[in-house]
Order: sequence, then structure tokens, then C-alpha cells
Amino acid sequence: MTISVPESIGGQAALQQHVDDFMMRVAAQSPGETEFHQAVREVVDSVMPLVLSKRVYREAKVLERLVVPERVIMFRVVWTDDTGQVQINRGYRVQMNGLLGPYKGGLRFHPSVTLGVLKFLAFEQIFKNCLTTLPMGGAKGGSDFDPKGRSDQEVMRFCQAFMSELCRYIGPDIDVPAGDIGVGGREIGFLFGQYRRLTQRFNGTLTGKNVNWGGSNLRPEATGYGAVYFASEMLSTRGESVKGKTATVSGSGNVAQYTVEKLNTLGAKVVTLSDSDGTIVDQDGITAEKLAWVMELKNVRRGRIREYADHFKGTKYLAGKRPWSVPCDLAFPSATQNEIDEDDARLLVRNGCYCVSEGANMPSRPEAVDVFLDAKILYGPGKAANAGGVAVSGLEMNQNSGCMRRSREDVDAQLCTIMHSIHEGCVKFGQEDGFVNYVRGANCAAFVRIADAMVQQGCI
Ligand code: NDP
Ligand code: 2IT
Repeated sequence: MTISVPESIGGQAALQQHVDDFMMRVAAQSPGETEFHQAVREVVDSVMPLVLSKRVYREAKVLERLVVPERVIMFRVVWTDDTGQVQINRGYRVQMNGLLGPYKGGLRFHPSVTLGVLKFLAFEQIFKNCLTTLPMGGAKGGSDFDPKGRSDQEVMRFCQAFMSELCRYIGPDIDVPAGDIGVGGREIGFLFGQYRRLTQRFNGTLTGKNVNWGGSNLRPEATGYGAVYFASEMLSTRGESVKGKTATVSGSGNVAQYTVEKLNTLGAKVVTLSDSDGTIVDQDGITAEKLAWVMELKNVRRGRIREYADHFKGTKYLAGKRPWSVPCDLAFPSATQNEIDEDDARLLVRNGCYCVSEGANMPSRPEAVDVFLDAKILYGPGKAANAGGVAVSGLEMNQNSGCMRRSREDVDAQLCTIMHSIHEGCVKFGQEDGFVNYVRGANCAAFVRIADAMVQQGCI
């Protein structure tokens, strides 16, 4: 779908001026929140022609409203460590936009968490959730708490203290948090336990729960599997599949692990994994057996990825390095924001990579995105490619409200269908002379639905 910019706007330079003016106001309203500005600019770049071409969007000030959270909750989290010392962290929940359903989005526990980081993630989440077509608004939360090196007891005490405050602001039809970096099955268990104790309610307020007590089949797998399904959709536009391809994956947490699992099942070879200390390279491929070892290392022993190179002979550890210098056909950034810079992107493309499917949120810097788009490779931005996680969270909410459980096969089939329809939406809005710009496609497909809801629900 081509969006024609009205004559009255005065061409590309005038369009750019509208974007720059808008971004200047955003920067003035939220000083120093660089990740948030980055996420907003990408969307505004894509959707400004739509806004300018539709008077009702301009009059309803849809863009101006979208960049202001509906509500931000900030609180102190006080807990005691194993030595009896009092520890203090900051807790947050950014309820960004509730037009399409209860606020929905993960919780991140990582020392780098700030309000600006959570605003970027909550902003992205509005569009991502919208693409799933499920009834979910956008939110994100978390804390600067660092779970690394903490005992299970310490993590439990922190989660209980965090939930003691958060529980006032969430609920199955209000706001439904889930996991993100540093928040997996263990943390969701502790958070849910405290929520139930304080509210005396057993309900679907959190997703990512254990399947024994209300969780959905396939939720742990969903983000990684979804990112691979999205890559398969992109490859199918060129008559190709992931079978026989070589892939690089960054990170070694939840998303990375299940990305590797699905790539293996579909016949690709994965040659890297990483963490914030470095990258392991295994040219023979990280097979199912090796992946099982990684899962035990990361999820049970909570060790570091460098141990892989000590354990499996003939493999390499690149200390302090990211995986992007390793030649591949497909790349799956699955660690964190801005983990691919311009040089990384150039190296990837030069070494033959022609498909990037983002499991992480905003892992590519804007200059790296430009490299991918200029090279016309298949580039699936996070808000489309990693939407499988929140999509299955949406299915978990649906199962909880209906007091039922879907089978693995049923959830997997729904996940495939959702990733297919997200891809179709991107293609519909992102076609450019035989090339699909998935960034513009994802942003515009989501924006139209949210903007229309804003107009329809009035001035709120
Ligand atoms: P995990 O905590 O399970 O794993 C995170 C991985 O990324 C770890 O290997 C970690 O290494 C690495 N990492 C984290 N921060 C950094 C950093 N600053 N620099 C380098 N490496 C880093 O998180 P997830 O797998 O759940 O999340 C990974 C990404 O996927 C995030 O961007 C998240 O927002 C996104 N995402 C997650 C979804 C989910 O369902 N979980 C859904 C959609 C997106 P280390 O151990 O050294 O910190
Ligand atoms: O970034 C994300 O989409 C997530 N961390 C998952 C959110 C969710 O509510 O499942």
C-alpha cells in the first residue's frame, strides 16, 4: 500500500521537517530518554505521511497522545539480602496505552533499567501488541535490581517486595505483566505467589506462569519460535526456507534458547550464542544435545556462556565480542537493545547475511537499520518478529478467563497463524517497488488500528 503525501505538505524536505519538529518537542518533554527518542523517531518517520494525509488523525492529535504514557508508577523496593543488609531498588510500571485492551507487557530486572528504557519498551509494546490483533494495550515495567549472583532466597524476597507495591495497580482486566530480561519462570512464580497472598485472588494477572498453575503451553518457547516463524515468512517471499542455512544468535537466555531449538528443528545450523561478557562460536552447530547443556548451564546453574567453549572441544570463545563478525545467512539478535551498530550491520551484510529477525527489542541502532534497508535484505524489526511471546501471553489470558488449557499443538498452530498475519500486515503496508520495508510496514499496520481507536474512543 502506497501512502501518498498530500501536495500541500510540500515534498520530502517538508515531511522531514514535520518529523524533526515533532521529535524536538518529544526530546524537550522527556530529556535524556535517548532510547525512548530512538523508538519514537523510528515510528514517526514511518507514520508521518499517514498522519499528514488524514485530517482526523491530526485533529485528534493521535501522535502527540501516543508518546505520553497514560500513567507511570514509580516506587521504592526495600528488601534484605542474605547477610541481613537492607537493599533499596527502584520499581516502575509504565502504563503507556490502554485503548486496545488491558495494559500488557513484560517486567525487566536489570541494572540498566531506567524510566527512559521502560518508556521505549512500553512504546514499542503498543505497536507490537496491536500487530497480534489480540485485545492488549501496551505497558512495561521492572527494576534496576540485578538478579545475577543473587541466591534464590534473595530473588524471592526482592520479588515479594516488588509485588507488594505493584499489586495495587494490576489485575486481569487492568494490567497483566509478564517476563523480560532477568524475569523468567522462577521470578514469575515468586511474583504470582505474593500477588495471590496479598489480594487473595487466583487469576490471570501475570502471564508466563508455570503450566501446573495456570500457565499456557508453549509460552516459554513462543518468542524464539515466533522469531524463527517470522524469518520463515520473510524467506518464503523469495521462495526460500531456513533449512540448510547458517544462523548466528546473540544472547543465551529465554529468547535465544528457543530460537536455537526451532532453528535446529527446521534444519538450520546455529553457530553462535553470547552473553554480556562474550560470544561462543561452534562451526559444527549448536545441536539439540548441546542446547540441552546450555539450558542447564543458564537456567539451573546460572553460569556464563564462556563455559561452553571449555566444555565442547573445537569451539571458540570471543571475550568481549558480539556474534556479528561470524559469517551467516540468517541473524537473530536476541539479547538487548542497540546490540548491532552500523559497523556490525555492514559486516553482517558483507559476510553474506540476508535475513535478520529480531528476537530482542530494538537490537539494531538506527544506522544499522539503514544499512539493512539500503542493502534490501529481509529485515524483520522486533515489534513484528518477536511478537510471538506476547501473542501467546494473550492466549494465556484467554485460557485463564475461560478456565481452560489449550494443547501445545493448538497453541503452536495459533502462533504460526498470528506470525503469518503479522507478516501479511507488514507486506501490505511496507511494499516498495518489489521490496518489503518491514519497518514501515509494521509501524503503519499497527498505527492505523491504534489511531482509529483513538479517534473512535474520543478525547481521553
Ligand atoms: P533473558 O534474561 O532470558 O536473557 C537475556 C540475554 O541477553 C542474556 O544472555 C544476557 O546476558 C543478554 N543480555 C542482557 N543484557 C545485555 C546487555 N546489556 N549486553 C549484552 N547482553 C545482554 O531475557 P530474554 O531472553 O527474555 O530477553 C532477550 C531480549 O528479548 C530482550 O530484548 C527482551 O526485551 C526481548 N523479548 C523478550 C520476550 C520474552 O518473552 N522473554 C518477548 C519479546 C522480546 P547476561 O547474562 O550477561 O546479562
Ligand atoms: O517484549 C515483550 O513482548 C515481552 N517481554 C513479553 C510481554 C508479555 O506480556 O508477554
